[in-house]
Amino acid sequence: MDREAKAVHELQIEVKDQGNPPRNAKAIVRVMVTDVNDNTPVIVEPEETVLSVREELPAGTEVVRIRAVDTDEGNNASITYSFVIGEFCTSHLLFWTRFLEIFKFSSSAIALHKYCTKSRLF
Ligand SMILES: [Ca+2]
Ligand SMILES: [Ca+2]
Repeated sequence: MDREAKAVHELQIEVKDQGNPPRNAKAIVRVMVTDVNDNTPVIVEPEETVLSVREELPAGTEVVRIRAVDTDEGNNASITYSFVIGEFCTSHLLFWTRFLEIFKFSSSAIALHKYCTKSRLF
């Protein structure tokens, strides 16, 4: 069973005795499928892996908002966002330092902390 495909199944059951005449009873049993964490979150926004930022944008301008979905239920679908320092940044600390001076990170968005110019970043 796959809860994400169908969470509730209804089964009709019938019992019958061996008497003469036979007597019977019917009931409908509802089966609720509980969730397991079998789906990973998927990032749906942004669709692009490379973002362009126009220089001289004012501070506070949101550059990108990340949105992810998870088709599980409850805590299994709860998503937290974090930004990870990649290998490029750890080997280019000056770039990363400048990046942190210019961009401000919140839970699921990156905004400009200062106005951005190409010369500030590179
Ligand atoms: Ca999940
Ligand atoms: Ca699931």
